[in-house]
Amino acid sequence: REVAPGAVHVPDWLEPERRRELLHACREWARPPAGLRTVRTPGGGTMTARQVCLGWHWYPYAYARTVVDGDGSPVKPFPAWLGELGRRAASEALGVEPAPYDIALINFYDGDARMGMHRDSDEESDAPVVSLSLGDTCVFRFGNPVTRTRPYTDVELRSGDLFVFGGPSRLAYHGVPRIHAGTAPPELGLTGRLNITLRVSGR
Ligand code: MD5
Ligand code: FE
Repeated sequence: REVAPGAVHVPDWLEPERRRELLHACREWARPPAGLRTVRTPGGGTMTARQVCLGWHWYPYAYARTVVDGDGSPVKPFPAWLGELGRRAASEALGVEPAPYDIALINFYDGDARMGMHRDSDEESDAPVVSLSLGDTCVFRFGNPVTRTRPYTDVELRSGDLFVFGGPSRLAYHGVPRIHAGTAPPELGLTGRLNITLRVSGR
């Protein structure tokens, strides 16, 4: 389960009831204003996963309190219950008690969506990132802190899995090269993949 120092994968971590609650909440958060949007990068690229943010709004490559690259609305609040879930995840996976989580980035992937290799370095805190997956299985590529290329480890993330990235893994390159379309558990009622990351802004 420890893929690298500080990087811990806990398959099937979320209770079934929590999966349904989280999916329902994500669908509410996806609605406008400040709902799901397509992210455009400064280089003219378009991200294929669509995103909604809570607490702080991420846009490439900074944080704001309003949807500066969308409808201009204030970002939706980060709920206390989600912070509690993050605290429990960090504690169970790594045995640490980070500062309170105050950012959620929620990415919706359809079967063709991908995420290129990148590092998450726009936060001012080195607190671990908590990642929760729902729906379709994906290939998650966990790299190294130095280069976008090998060495890396491919891990399948399934519905209900937890992954926590702390310590030396916090700034590792990573990406999602592939979604296995149609692999979501039918009882969840989700087509595609959802990933929720919880972060500490440090602000
Ligand atoms: C995903 N999302 O599956 C991933 C899970 C993102 C993103 O990459 O930026 O929204 S989060 C994976 C992550 C976060 C912080 C550090 C590391 C991985 N890591 O060191 O590999 O949609
Ligand atoms: Fe990332």
